[in-house]
Amino acid sequence: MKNLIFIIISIFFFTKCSSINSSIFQLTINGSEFNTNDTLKLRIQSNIDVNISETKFSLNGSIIDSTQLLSNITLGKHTVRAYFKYKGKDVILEKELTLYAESPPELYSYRIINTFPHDKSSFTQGLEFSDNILYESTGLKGQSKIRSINFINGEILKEKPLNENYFGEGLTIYNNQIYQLTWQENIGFIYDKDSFKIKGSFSYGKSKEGWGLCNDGEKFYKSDGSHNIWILDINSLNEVGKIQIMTNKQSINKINELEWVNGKIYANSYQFQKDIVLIINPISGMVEGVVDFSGLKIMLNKLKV
Ligand SMILES: [Ca+2]
Repeated sequence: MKNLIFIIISIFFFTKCSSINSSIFQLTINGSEFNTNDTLKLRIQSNIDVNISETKFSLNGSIIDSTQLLSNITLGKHTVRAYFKYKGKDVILEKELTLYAESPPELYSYRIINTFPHDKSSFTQGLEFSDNILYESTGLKGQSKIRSINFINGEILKEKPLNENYFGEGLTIYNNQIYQLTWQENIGFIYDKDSFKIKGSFSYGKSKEGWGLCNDGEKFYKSDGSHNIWILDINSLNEVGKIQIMTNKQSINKINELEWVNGKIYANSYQFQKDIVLIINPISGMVEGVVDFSGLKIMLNKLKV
């Protein structure tokens, strides 16, 4: 009985303490949505005259000043926390903010400089060019496979099916190995690039699904159908970080297959139901450009390519 009373008193005390803190103190921010050229201003406000000490602020766990320029912060949703002492006790307050890009993406169209045949029955989910050969991962359960193709004439050089339980997704090549994601099966496969022999597999961490994959020779980048691109250690394939894909107005979801091109990530997205490719800054997550391929599909159908 004594224990029960103690627990009840503890709960009451704890609840009371929390409510005192939240009613006495407030973390105030000069907005909830920012651009990278804005300055964040943080303050702890109180409705009575109280003494607090050892005040600190953090953004995603890193200590920041109460007045902080946002130009070097990655884009997306972030948590801001205030830590201080009140009557000898530690108090933590937190709020969320969203950081958008400073400027809208550049808009690009396209010019066709050459055409090559491609198997229409291929449900292409992943691809990469290496040593003048196209490596392709295709989807759909029971039809998924990896292929190497002479893209000049469309000749299939080598092909290996996946077990019918797997839906093939993004593909990248590193260190003479092919890395292939599966969609919802929480597994990726590693193949020898020349023989297609399976050399290993890896499972996903916090990322939800397998969508797109590329690498810059130092890290892998993996999309999962959300607005996140996950950064994977090149050796262990563990998820070690992420970027959030943002324009100056919104987050971009359904980021699909990824390619590494001249220091940027190129990705198609299903969000807008349009044939577009995004050009993404791999550090900040900013959508720097959008290539609109509208009309390409109609033109190809007319040509019966
Ligand atoms: Ca790729």
